[in-house]
Amino acid sequence: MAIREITVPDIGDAKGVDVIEVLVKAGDVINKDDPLITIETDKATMEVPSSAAGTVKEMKLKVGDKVSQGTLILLLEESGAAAPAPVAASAAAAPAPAPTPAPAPTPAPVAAAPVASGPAKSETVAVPDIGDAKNVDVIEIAVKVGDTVKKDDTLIVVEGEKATMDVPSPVSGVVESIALKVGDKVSQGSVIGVIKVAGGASAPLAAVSSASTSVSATATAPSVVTAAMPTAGADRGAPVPDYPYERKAAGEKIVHASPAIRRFARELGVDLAKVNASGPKGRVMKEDVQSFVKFELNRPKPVASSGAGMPELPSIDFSKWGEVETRQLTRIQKVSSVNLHRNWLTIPHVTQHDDADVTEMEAFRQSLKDEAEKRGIKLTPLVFVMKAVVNTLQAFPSFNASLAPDGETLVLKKYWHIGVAVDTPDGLVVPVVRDVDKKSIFQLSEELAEISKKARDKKLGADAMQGSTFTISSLGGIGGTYFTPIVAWPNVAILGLSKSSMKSVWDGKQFVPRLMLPMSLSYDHRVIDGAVGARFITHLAKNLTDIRRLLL
Ligand code: CAO
Repeated sequence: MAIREITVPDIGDAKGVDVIEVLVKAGDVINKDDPLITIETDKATMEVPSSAAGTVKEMKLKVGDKVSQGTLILLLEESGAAAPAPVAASAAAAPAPAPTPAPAPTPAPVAAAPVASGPAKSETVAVPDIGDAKNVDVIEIAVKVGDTVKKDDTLIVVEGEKATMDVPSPVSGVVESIALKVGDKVSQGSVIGVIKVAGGASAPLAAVSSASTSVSATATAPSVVTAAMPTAGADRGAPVPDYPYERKAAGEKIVHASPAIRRFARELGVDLAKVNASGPKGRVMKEDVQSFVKFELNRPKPVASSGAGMPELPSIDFSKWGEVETRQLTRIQKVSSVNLHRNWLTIPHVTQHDDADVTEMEAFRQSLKDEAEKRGIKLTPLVFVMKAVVNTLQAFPSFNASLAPDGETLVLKKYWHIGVAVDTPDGLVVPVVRDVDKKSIFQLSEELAEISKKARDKKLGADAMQGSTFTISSLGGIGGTYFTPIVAWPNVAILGLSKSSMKSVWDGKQFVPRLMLPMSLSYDHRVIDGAVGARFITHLAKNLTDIRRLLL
């Protein structure tokens, strides 16, 4: 096997360029065109690919070394039947196709075309000569409308196959418009936007120069990386307790990272704007991405955070103030927690309360007790409420509906499946009793007993908890008066029941003792108006007061 020297190929005029990443090590098996090192000029970051396939015998460079065309990168034991190249042959000089880092694709100052003349004029700026690169991705927009930019400040960052490039402004002025967004593809000449040049002292407009000359042309210009825009470590602001990363989103800051790191981050779904940079000049390194991923995977998920873009709540060491015990939430609690949190944040809730006079209903229930016992059934008030609810839902169809995700249509359901919240030692589950309209109160009682037993024995399948059109949460067997149930999306309403009690009620002539059932109806205000909510609960209360109305 031949040993081949792999050297830095033609990188334009750039000399003494920093090695910012070493991507392979001795023993690595590499293919032709695999990136070996990443180098950085003032304005561009480039990967240097291998000109041959084989096994790395010895890496000759380390991060921080300076390289120029011809600098030895590594010794490679070539694989395959390819004709061995002479040991001394450099990649650039070898007869094999030369390695192709985009030939020093540092963009020249952006081409700008005048659209007006005078002391303050607007100029359209376009992507300059970026070497052979065509249809490269815009990965960052570094300015926004209204920003004041200096000549050579970065306007956008583009990423080709092998290089990431800052595209600088050819003029100083105020950004009037931006024609691009992240993800757009650009080539030489693509319009970036319009800049209003201050004081007429604009830069030469025909500033398009070749890629190779631009390296030296821009070498002394202040790089936005270090001058105009905040670097990764520069704008952290006040430290956020217990969360060592910046809370930036894509596009909120300029990220400095090589194409390899960007690819790596993309594969893992990491937004580089959030990663702390430990490399030279605020550059994000592979280890930075790895630490970020490790941190995110291990940190407790912010179930208790305020959400909706609000800052997450810091974790607190409560043991500072006394003895504590830490207990894991159950799986059911964790799932409910996510759903409840989402529903609370996304559904604008209104809760309407009322008392239903259930004196006659209770008398009827007591009268059925013997019969129920003979059937082996326990008849509780809940099944009567379920029937009364379905009758009310039929009178108010918008309560038996779901709002489409676009918020523009309501799906009205022609079936009445009631979800019933069941309290289990592991947390709350909501099995569904289907076709309540078609079942007798005895059937409903049987089914309710069956599903609550299954729920408490953890024997409910996922199916049994899907498809409800309305939910009831009954705390009547426990106590309390009113509460605020959270709407169980995709339902638009939920009824909370509390413990009924004897109250003194004015019947128009006198106070009489009546059994009153406290009800709490929460609904999605996007779908249901307050007046309709009040009508619904009044209708329901009437049904419960005189359950003969269910026959109507
Ligand atoms: N007023 C007065 N008494 C009531 C009542 C009410 N509103 N509702 C039920 N009761 C009585 C029942 O009649 C029963 O008494 P008896 O044994 O003397 O007949 C007793 O309270 C216990 O009833 P229960 O709770 O066993 O049965 P249920 O049919 O009312 O409810 C179920 C079944 C599964 C809903 C219930 O057991 C449960 O788990 N409730 C908790 C739901 C929950 O946690 N909700 C909160 C969710 S967070 O929004």
